[in-house]
Amino acid sequence: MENIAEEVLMGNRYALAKAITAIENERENAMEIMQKLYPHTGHAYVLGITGPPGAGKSTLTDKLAKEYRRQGKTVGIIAIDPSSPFSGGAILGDRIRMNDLTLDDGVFMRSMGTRGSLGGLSHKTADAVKVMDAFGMDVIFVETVGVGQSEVDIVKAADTTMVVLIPGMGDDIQAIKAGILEIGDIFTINKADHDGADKLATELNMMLDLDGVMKEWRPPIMKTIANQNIGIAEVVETFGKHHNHIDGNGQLTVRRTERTKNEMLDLLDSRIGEHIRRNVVENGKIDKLVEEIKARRTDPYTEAAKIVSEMLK
Ligand SMILES: Nc1nc2c(ncn2[C@@H]2O[C@H](COP(=O)(O)OP(=O)(O)OP(=O)(O)O)[C@@H](O)[C@H]2O)c(=O)[nH]1
Ligand SMILES: [Mg+2]
Repeated sequence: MENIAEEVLMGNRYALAKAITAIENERENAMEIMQKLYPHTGHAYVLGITGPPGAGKSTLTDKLAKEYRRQGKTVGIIAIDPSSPFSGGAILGDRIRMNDLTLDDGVFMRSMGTRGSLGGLSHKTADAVKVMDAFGMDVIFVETVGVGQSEVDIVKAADTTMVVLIPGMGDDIQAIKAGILEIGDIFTINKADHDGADKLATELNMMLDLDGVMKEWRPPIMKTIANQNIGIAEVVETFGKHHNHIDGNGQLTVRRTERTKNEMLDLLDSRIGEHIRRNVVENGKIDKLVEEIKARRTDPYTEAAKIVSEMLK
């Protein structure tokens, strides 16, 4: 395919897949694709879906996507594949559940692997979102298992984030406090057909009351039974309410500005880092330096500062 970016803009799904693969595998043409697509981004609304393994995130996303399709919206789905370290066997399940959607031209589903390193994944996810955005998807879901900081970073690509919890997590609710409470614009207690949904809602309400006294937006707590399609339309409605809220008070612009700024800074970091690394590692300078540092004839702080200031000359 000659011009992947142009094909993406013309609505070629095969090109869309190729573009995301280029990003995922850090192919050389990835940057050029992104440069060409960037002017066409900024139209999609991005929804983050996160929560513990097996909470029903994929099932929910599938049902929510269908609800948006009923409303005539096109939908992109990026599922961050929680391969090995977190939970196994989810990929096949996701594919099977998402299968019926792939017959629909208005939906494009893609999973992206962690391949051991979660670090670069947040950038790759953000770029994949942009590709789907440029392709013309109205709504883009990013599904990720919310267990650590890296996953929280991934969700930062979203305009509105929903945290999916399930009953019977017991003391786990304490663990949730850490990062997840802050990133949830909306909470849903999925598997509400299981015992303990009300108890969890009460606990969560208490935590949110403590957390959000002065907040403009009090994250609503929804209840869903995703596999029975219960509560789905209500969640879509709540997404719309949050969208309107942050659109109305300028928060959406603030979030997007912040995101653009961070992306720019991250890109600079990695470009400069790459440049220095290439210089210092490839000419063997690093090995000599390490010997000097080990012998305590100098220290890493001084040497790092020296290398940077030399490079900036
Ligand atoms: N009883 C019940 N089961 C559900 C509900 N929602 C999803 N499930 C089931 O829970 C299992 C896990 O659902 P997934 O959608 O794969 O969960 P996930 O959060 O995407 O899982 P990972 O991506 O592996 O973290 C599947 O067998 C679903 O059919 C629900 O509301 N009630
Ligand atoms: Mg899943």
